[in-house]
Amino acid sequence: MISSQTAPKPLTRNEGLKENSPMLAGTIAQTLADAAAERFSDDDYEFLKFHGIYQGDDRDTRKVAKHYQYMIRGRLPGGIVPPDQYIAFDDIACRFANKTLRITTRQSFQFHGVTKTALGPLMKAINAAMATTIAACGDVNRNVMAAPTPATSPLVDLIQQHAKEVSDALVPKTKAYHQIWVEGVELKLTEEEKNFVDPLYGKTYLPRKFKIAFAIPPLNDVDVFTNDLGFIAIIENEKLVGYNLTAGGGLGMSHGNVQTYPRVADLIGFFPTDKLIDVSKGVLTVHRDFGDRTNRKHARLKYVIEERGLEWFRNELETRLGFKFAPARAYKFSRQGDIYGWHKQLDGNYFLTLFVENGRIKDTDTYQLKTALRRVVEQFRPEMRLTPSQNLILVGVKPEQRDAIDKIFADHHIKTEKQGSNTRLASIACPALPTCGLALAEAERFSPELMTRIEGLLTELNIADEEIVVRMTGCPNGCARPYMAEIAFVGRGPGKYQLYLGGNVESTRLNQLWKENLKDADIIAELRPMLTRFVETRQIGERFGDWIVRSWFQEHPPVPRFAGDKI
Ligand code: SRM
Ligand code: SF4
Repeated sequence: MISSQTAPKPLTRNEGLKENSPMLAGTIAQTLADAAAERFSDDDYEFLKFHGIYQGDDRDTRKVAKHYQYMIRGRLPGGIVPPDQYIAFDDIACRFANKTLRITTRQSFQFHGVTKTALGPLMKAINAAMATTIAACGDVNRNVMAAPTPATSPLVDLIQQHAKEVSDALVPKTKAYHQIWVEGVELKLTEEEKNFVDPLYGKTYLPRKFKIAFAIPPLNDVDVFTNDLGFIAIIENEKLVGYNLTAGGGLGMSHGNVQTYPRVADLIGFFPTDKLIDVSKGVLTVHRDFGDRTNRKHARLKYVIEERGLEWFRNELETRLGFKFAPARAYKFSRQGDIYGWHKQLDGNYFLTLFVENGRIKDTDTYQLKTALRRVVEQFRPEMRLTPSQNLILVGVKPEQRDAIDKIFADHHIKTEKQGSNTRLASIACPALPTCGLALAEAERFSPELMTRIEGLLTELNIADEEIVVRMTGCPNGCARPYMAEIAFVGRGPGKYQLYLGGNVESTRLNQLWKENLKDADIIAELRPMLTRFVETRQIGERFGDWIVRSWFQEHPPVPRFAGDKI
């Protein structure tokens, strides 16, 4: 008899669902065709995620009645959007969604507020624009991030190409996506297809999501250490010689559950570029084979590495790959974030980085970014790149086009230079209410007003030009990567936030919990004494996050928090 201590823990419900419907089809096609069905079943909801679709409801109106609606996320490796695709997405947002486009923290677009009736046509239109949403969510590799800023290196395009190749190599092979959304036919699976086994993922896919990013030092704009798998480009004599591999990053946690914690990735070693796809598959399959399938809150690669140890992980990976990693090569990150305004590219053309507050492309009475972008893209056809800080870059603008583009933006009240205070430009926030089913507090809707209050405080202290990285999320899942920020607000309940302090501008250090359950109305009063002290005692050029760790936390120890906190 197996004692209760040694009995294996039961697998999660999701594991059973994947096992029973490995094509990831469920009964999606049937429910889609059934006009009387107001929503998909809970089981189908899990499959929908693999197709890039989330089912939720409008949380503003939930108390009156539950209005089901859908969020659709694209798969856009490296955040690259050709002009025709942007025009198609703009049309799609107007015809089938809530007339806004939302740039995500992983360089993709989300459409919000889509009704069940509009879902089919929207998915068809996305695919007609030569884009896809497959595997944008679900227990698979997600959108691969890659450094988007053109001027940083002549090798940006090559590294973007590598990101696309890795993304393509890790796409699940199910036919269901195409049949349901593109062909629009009801799935009739043969017996063999019912027992489909994906050649990479197997029958039950991954235990949980998996994320990859490519960084080009010195800019850590992709927040590489927060990814399950990271590639840091090593460029010597202007040639890409290979990548340093990082593994085991991730940010999601739950309040009050010390078994869950944010973790920065470990540096594993260096490898040459011809091994890129093998290494990607190697790390992904370690997650596939060793991730915890009994507890989804504990199912990320970061826990496998933290608990089994780095040496175990390296050995396991090297055994799978059949070669050993060389010691990591030297590299240095100097900052995260984007480089705003107009800049000359290496080819003589220009790129323009526009601040998009919290990633929301929309029109209001005082600001018409959506209309202006549409006009610029139609008239001048620049490539668009979405950034991990929820901004966008127009690439390949000819010198003689700049003035006309500036005029279009100015006519729509959009600045192309001096686009905001340095601290506002360094802020991001997740969508939270009303679309996110997991939000405990406001983020995107509150962050602009909070930034105005913080700007007021910085002006009062004579440091109006200071750049402080501020991030806000509506819950502890970490979608706007709050745990890397110099100041972060993480939703705890309506109008209440956990305040974290002490990330660094290179985005290599986790911040620490300073205050729990801080009311939104008390945020400025909480920040004032420490910012005042910062102004009085900082060293020359010292940033707020570094000062917090060097000085403030020495006198006022933070709340000890994470089991995996290595600081
Ligand atoms: Fe996220 C879940 C939005 C980047 C960690 N995330 C969600 C969902 C889908 C809520 C849900 O499961 O019902 C959110 C949809 C809200 C809405 O209304 O649109 C959501 N996550 C986002 C986006 C849109 C935030 C943004 O401000 O842009 C980002 C979409 C990225 C993309 O294009 O793929 C987004 N999410 C992230 C990141 C940051 C990153 O990847 O660089 C993280 C932290 C890194 C990580 O994964 O560890 C992140 N999201 C999570 C988690 C916690 C995962 C965990 O390991 O515990 C959840 C909850 C879950 O999966 O159960 C989650
Ligand atoms: Fe939703 Fe939480 Fe992610 Fe914000 S951090 S989008 S509230 S899951």
